[in-house]
Amino acid sequence: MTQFRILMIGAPVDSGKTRPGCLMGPDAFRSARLQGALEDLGHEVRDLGNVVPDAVDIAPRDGLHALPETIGWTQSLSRTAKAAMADGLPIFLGGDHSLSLGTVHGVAAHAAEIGKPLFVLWLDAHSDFHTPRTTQSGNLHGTPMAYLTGRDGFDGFPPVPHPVPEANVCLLGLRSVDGPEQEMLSQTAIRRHDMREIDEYGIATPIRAFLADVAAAGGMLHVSLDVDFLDPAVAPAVGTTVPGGATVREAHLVMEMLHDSGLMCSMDLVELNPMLDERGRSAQVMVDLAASALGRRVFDRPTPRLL
Ligand code: 4U7
Ligand code: MN
Ligand code: MN
Ligand code: MN
Repeated sequence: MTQFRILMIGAPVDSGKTRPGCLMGPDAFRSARLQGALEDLGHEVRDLGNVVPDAVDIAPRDGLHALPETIGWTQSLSRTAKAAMADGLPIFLGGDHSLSLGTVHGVAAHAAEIGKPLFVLWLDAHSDFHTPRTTQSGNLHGTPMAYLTGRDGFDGFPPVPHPVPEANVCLLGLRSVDGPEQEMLSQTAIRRHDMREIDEYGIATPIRAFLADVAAAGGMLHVSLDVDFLDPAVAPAVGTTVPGGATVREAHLVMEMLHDSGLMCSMDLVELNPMLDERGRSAQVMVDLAASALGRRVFDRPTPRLL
């Protein structure tokens, strides 16, 4: 099995929404023994500690929660992510999903530098495709996909010189997409798979097709895993619970197929709010999923062909 040099990078971002708690996420992942689980697979793992936001001189804006702080995080996380990409496979420990405004921005800068196309797999109940102009809640954790694909309306944020091409984005697990998001998404080539499609065709179908396209393009793949991709019954530690999410096995199958593809270059684990967890079980599910994405399996052989 390919061994990686994995960099654990804490991103205790809590500014992307009003309900506090995600700032404890990185330490919950550490306490659930993420490092040990990955070392058990033979990887070299370094915990680089937590990032801090840049201090920025930007005015707050009405209707947007903690805009200056979120811009400060975007700046510092983009820099950190770009540097980490040259050094190993970063896993960003969130923190709410607004941290991806920065991490994917930095990963995209690295991909552009080495001349490889970047693909993004967004595992989430939500499409996170609002702009600061369309958000009703004012919560910026609902905006990263719009920013990263180069939508307007992100005044004050770092410019996006390397937007992720729409056709390279796959949203998987959708079951809560607001009206303005639906409208904007319908004008893009972004691949979007809701839970109904997963029910009808199985989760392997869309992920297999996407991974084949990443491989054919010689691309690299960033994976952003929102806790609410999972059903709240198995991962209760989220502020934005939406019933009808992925099962534990569906999520593991995605991770196992990601590992087999050998395409994943970086990962976000986001939206874990330990204040809302039950005896650490959501943190544990997320750690186990990360381990599957990095090679944990039952048998040391490919799945046999049964049909
Ligand atoms: B998450 C929401 F209205 N769309 O904009 C919003 F439903 O990172 C939710 O995926 C956003 O958890 C959820 O506030 C952001 C809402
Ligand atoms: Mn999200
Ligand atoms: Mn979500
Ligand atoms: Mn959420």
